[in-house]
Amino acid sequence: MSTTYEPPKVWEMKKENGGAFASINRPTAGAREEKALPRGEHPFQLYSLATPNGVKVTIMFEELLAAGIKEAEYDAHLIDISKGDQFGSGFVEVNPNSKIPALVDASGDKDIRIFESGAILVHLAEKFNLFLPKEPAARAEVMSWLFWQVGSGPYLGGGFGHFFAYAPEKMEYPIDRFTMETKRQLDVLDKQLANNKYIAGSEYTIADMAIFPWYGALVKGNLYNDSAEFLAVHEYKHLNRWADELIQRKAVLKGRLVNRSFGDEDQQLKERHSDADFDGIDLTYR
Ligand SMILES: N[C@@H](CCC(=O)N[C@@H](CS)C(=O)NCC(=O)O)C(=O)O
Repeated sequence: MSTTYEPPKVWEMKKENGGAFASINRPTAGAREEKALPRGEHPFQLYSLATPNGVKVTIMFEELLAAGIKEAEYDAHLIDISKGDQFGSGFVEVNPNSKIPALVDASGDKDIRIFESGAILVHLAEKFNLFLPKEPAARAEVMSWLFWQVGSGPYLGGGFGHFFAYAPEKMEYPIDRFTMETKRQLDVLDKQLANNKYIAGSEYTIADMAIFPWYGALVKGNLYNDSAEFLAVHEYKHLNRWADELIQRKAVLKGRLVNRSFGDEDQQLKERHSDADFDGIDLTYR
């Protein structure tokens, strides 16, 4: 593959572009096969995978349960995106965008579907009145950082992570462009955390839960191979301080392992249906 490219008048899909995950990508939406979703007995049915976007939600569930909210019990079903589970008809009914995480709130008379990790966090925070303050200024700060993450994350994941770790060859232009932006984002967070204990101020909120699985994992060296050294993440000392504090929280340690089907065997909780499922799982952050 050459790094110079003359686009044709009209783009057409080639069979394979060689990148990781290329085999599941198509330029069309919608179900590719009839496949019903499994259903457990709890009020919440989560369909997910322990990628950073999935982990935002499982941290939230574990935090709600740790706070004593029994009504937040959930079944977490594994969606293997490398096998195309996200294109099954049942999943597409819950998320027409075919991406994890997707949630069914079955706690009321009628099921409510929620997709987009940010929307799921807000739904749960509002429902249980936790991790999202009501006071207008404090709420606006949390929402601003939450939407900051949802808008900024794709430059880190789809931009930097893709070209640094997944593209079929290393290309200077995109790696340079997205590294610049990723480091700028890390600096935004570092400056915010220089003056605040948590992302949105003195309280731990859904903004922390959204940002930790991406930027916390990045500075802890848990995202995109050897990117920590490349990005000199040790330079962001306030961000490191915050990430180190968050990994002291049991709910964070638990949430990051739910729906995990990769990595060390003793840290994989593929499906979660009760707290007892964590028996035998090593929660150590590594
Ligand atoms: N903006 C979405 C992004 C979700 C997303 O990109 N999910 C990825 C995994 S991290 C996915 O399901 N990819 C499958 C695919 O693209 O087919 C959110 O925050 O929920």
